[in-house]
Amino acid sequence: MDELESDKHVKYILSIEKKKDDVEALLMEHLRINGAYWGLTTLDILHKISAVDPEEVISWVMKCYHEDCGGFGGNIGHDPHLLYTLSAVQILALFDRIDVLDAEKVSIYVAGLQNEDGSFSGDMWGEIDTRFSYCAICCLSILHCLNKINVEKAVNYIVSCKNLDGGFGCTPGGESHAGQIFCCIGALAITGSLHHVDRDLLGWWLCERQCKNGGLNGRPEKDADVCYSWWVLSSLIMIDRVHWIDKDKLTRFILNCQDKENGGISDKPNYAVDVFHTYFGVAGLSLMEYPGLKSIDPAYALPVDVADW
Ligand code: GRG
Repeated sequence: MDELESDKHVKYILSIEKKKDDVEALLMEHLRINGAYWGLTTLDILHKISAVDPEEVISWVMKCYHEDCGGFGGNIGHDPHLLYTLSAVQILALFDRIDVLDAEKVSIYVAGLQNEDGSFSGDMWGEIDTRFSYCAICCLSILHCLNKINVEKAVNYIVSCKNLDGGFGCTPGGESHAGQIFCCIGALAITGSLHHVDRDLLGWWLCERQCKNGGLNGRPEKDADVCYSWWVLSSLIMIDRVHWIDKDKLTRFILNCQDKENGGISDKPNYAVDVFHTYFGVAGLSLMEYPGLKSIDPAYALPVDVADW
């Protein structure tokens, strides 16, 4: 079997910061804080977070903060959104520097996005999605401020997005998709509400995601993609059914998506690498206890040793 090219992946991640004018950098401009979270968490899983200067990272993250409302943008001068606020809080948690935040203000921003039916909008423009329920609940839990929202309503809304196949969609009636399942199961796990889940039925749906090549897809009839190693595996771990998939075959698939020369992991074998798939590949291997990697928490998507939740 191939081996994990840890040193090359570290080099690849550190090199991204320097390349500010290529196409990838341009496409990532509006979600730079998400990219920072993916890259930094990967470095931490690989025991190399010390390769970056924490003060530099924290000072940049805080430049994305909107003091007027308490939310974070995806980059300096960009509008605030729950997706970016969670990444900001996760990065600060990674460096054990939540103290630089006005947690009260950030949690008021997050709580202000909860709707009457318990769902969450991503920002002031109102789009609703179970991704935003997860972002809000994970963020507030890290800040120890879950009491700012109506947790019961939030849970009931997520449960209303459950389908007959055991999976979850982005809104009630929405098609089951592994990414949304991670969000719903993660939010239910954090709030101690996994009793709403039919573990065998959902476990069966998630295990069906393993394709002939060993990789996982996000829904029926789709191709395997390294990112689902995270979305599917983390969900299976949270419902205690991870032993239902073939871990060796999945490990082989992920390792086969590495750029063995220049580092980085792609979505499929021989495709172009990016920081998103590098994170989900390494995080997926960590969930499968690949030797030498830090363990990552399946609900919070942070290395288990970084915070005190
Ligand atoms: C902290 C890990 C973490 C996440 C934050 C943003 C978020 C919360 C979760 C996103 C969950 C999600 C919906 C993931 C799916 C992403 C993805 C690859 C979507 C692609 O969808 P399609 O339809 O792909 O293009 P398929 O594979 O179905 O063809």
